[in-house]
Amino acid sequence: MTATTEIPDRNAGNIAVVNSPIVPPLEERKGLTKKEIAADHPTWCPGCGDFSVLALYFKLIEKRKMWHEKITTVAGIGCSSRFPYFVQAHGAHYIHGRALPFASGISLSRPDLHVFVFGGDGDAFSIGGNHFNHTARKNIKLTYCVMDNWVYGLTKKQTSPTSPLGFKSKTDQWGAVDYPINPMKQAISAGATFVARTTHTNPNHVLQMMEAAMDHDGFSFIECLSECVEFYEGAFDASNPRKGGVFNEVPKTHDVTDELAAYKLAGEPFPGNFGIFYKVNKPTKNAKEAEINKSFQSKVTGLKDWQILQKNFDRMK
Ligand SMILES: Cc1ncc(C[n+]2csc(CCOP(=O)(O)OP(=O)(O)O)c2C)c(N)n1
Ligand code: SF4
Ligand SMILES: [Mg+2]
Repeated sequence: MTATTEIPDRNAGNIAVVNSPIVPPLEERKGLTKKEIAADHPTWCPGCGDFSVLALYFKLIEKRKMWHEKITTVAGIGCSSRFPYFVQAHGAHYIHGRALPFASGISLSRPDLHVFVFGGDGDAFSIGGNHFNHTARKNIKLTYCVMDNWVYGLTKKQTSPTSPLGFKSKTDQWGAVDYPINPMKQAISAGATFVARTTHTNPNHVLQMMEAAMDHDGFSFIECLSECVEFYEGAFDASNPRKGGVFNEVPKTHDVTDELAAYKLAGEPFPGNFGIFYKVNKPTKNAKEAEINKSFQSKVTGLKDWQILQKNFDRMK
């Protein structure tokens, strides 16, 4: 079944007519099944925590009835960043540390999409550390899930910004000497408006955090502990009740709008707490830019986008 759609042809200055498949009204469409969303077989090591995060992302898409054309999955480089390969939908496995600027462009230009970014601790806080801070402060509407395994997995065991002191790796043979960053503290202080923490060993909790993050109108950040069984086995045992650890949820009395309280919670020693630490509503960059565009467009009614652009170029001569 096809329909004719009018597509503006900038060069010819007229309208080109093309055929495109008719998309049935949303309420008639069934939600995607896991089979329809799963692409390649993941190439992660057996037992890697990343499998669980991917499975829960599929669950989220199924549960919330999101369609291929309404989601995009972006990542940088790393084991965890292979994520978009395994999702049968639009997305990109982008440059190391640069997933957020790429995803920001998508979010700002396509407000109808759910933009999800996945990646590792190296990608997020080392090479991509700068972008992390700036995307947070701009409050760009997207969900960033960092699969933190406290190590560089893909490149076979180097110290990462979240590796604890004393961690022996190929770059710190006598044990890490640099103080690790605290992703939760960094996200809060950078200006993220949704900051949550979860772990791959608690699937219901991961799904809960993903849903809440997706529903947040702004930059939502999730630190998801995801064990690298190859290069940092047992890193998170203290947070896993099946391994003798404890999984403590954020206390019910915690006020998620209290920045200082959130910061304090983030300072608890490992395994700390899991849940939403911080959540406030602030205008997004998306909303602010949309407002500017609307006001500008009211001054140039009747002109096509390319004509407005041409006028601007003419003005700059
Ligand atoms: C510009 C650039 N520098 C370095 C690398 C090498 N490199 C690839 S992945 C990676 C780190 C991966 O660690 P992390 O982001 O924690 O992901 P993980 O593999 O642990 O999931 C590095 C240093 C690269 N691909 N590109
Ligand atoms: S090296 Fe570690 S992070 Fe990478 S796939 Fe294997 S277990 Fe997962
Ligand atoms: Mg890592």
